[in-house]
Parts: sequence; C-alpha cells; structure tokens
Amino acid sequence: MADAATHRREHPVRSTTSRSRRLAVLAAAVFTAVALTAGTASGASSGAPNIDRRTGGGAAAKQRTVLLVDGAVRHRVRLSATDLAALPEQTVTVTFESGTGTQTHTYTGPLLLDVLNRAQPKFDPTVKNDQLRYVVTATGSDRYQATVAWGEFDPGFEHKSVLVAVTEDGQPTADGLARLVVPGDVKGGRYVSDLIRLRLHR
Ligand SMILES: Nc1nc2c(c(=O)[nH]1)N[C@H]1C(S)=C(S)[C@@H](COP(=O)(O)O)O[C@H]1N2
Ligand SMILES: [Mo]
Repeated sequence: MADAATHRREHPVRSTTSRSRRLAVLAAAVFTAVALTAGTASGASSGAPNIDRRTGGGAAAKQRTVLLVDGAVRHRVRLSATDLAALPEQTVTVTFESGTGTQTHTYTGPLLLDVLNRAQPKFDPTVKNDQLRYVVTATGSDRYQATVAWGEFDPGFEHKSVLVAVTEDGQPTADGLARLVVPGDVKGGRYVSDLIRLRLHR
C-alpha cells in the first residue's frame, strides 16, 4: 500500500543488517508460536508469517493481539482488547498531516494515563516530581517507535488526552489492537499504529 512506502520515505531506516534479519526471523517464530498457542490455523497454514502492519493482520491476528505495558512499573501487564475496553472510554477528534495529506479522525479508547496506571508506575515519592522525568515509548508491530513524556498527559501538567485508541471513525483500528493518538501534533508521526508495547522509562 502507498502508506507503507510513505512511512519509509518520511522515516528512513538503515538498510537490513544480518542482525535485524535474525530479529525478524525470531519475531516470525514468536508470532507463529503465539498463533499456535491461540489455536488458530492461520499462522501455521500461511507458511512464513508476515508481520507487516498492513498485510500481516486480519481478524484472526487482531484477536490474538495483546499490548505489553512494561518498564518502570510494579506490574508488567499484557492487555487484551477486553482489558482496554474495561477502562473508561474517551473520544477525541483530531487532525494531522501525513504522507497522504491532511487526515481528520475521531478516535475512542482509554487514556494512556489510565493504561499506564493499570501497571502501577514506580515513581519515587521522595524525588520531587519524579513522574516528570519519565517518558512512554510506544512500539508498533513493525518496530516503529515514538515517545511521549509523562508531563504531556499528566493531569497536573499539559493534561493532553493522549489515547490508546481502539476505534477510528467508528471502526476497530485498521491495524491491530490499538493506536497511539496524540492530540495537537501537527504531523501523524506519533500516531503509532498496531501497538505492541508501551514502555515507561527515564
Ligand atoms: N506502526 C507504525 N505506525 C505509524 C507509522 C509507521 O510507520 N508505523 N507511521 C506514522 C506516520 S509518519 C504517520 S504520518 C501516520 C500516518 O497514518 P496512517 O497510516 O493512518 O495514514 O502513521 C504513523 N504511525
Ligand atoms: Mo508521517
């Protein structure tokens, strides 16, 4: 799809190294193992699994997707669609620029704040405003990453409604379980699609 090529143009990555190829093979093996564990036939029957965010999905892939929340937290958690749906739902309408032009969408899903709080951040109460030292790095299934600072969404500071969106314009997010939504960003670069991990760290 044109989008994928656009992302590569806007955010060039180094050419494939043997290390990243090994990682890709490892990721594919893990993907297959998860598919087999989940008892779905699609992973095994399609040969080498393709984990591209645009072509590797489908309904079966969505159902086995979980979002890992880890890093400086008391309880690292793996959240399913059901877990995300259990958190208070927020709605935001946003506009951002992308390689395909200006996009406006309405997203729903839990606040990133609520998702992180479920895992219980290990902020140090003896350090002044310790949370302001932290960031959350979001990772997509294609290893695309972007970071937001805790202060951007902390209710006592910028208090921005950063979402872990599960719907876009009334439909489940096209890629995987959830998408990061960062209202106010001019460009779409932090709208990380097909989230697989949220890591809290300094
Ligand atoms: N996982 C992942 N998410 C991503 C990207 C990506 O390459 N991988 N590209 C980002 C960029 S640069 C933009 S502009 C938007 C584009 O949104 P769209 O794919 O819905 O058009 O997605 C963002 N989210
Ligand atoms: Mo972009």
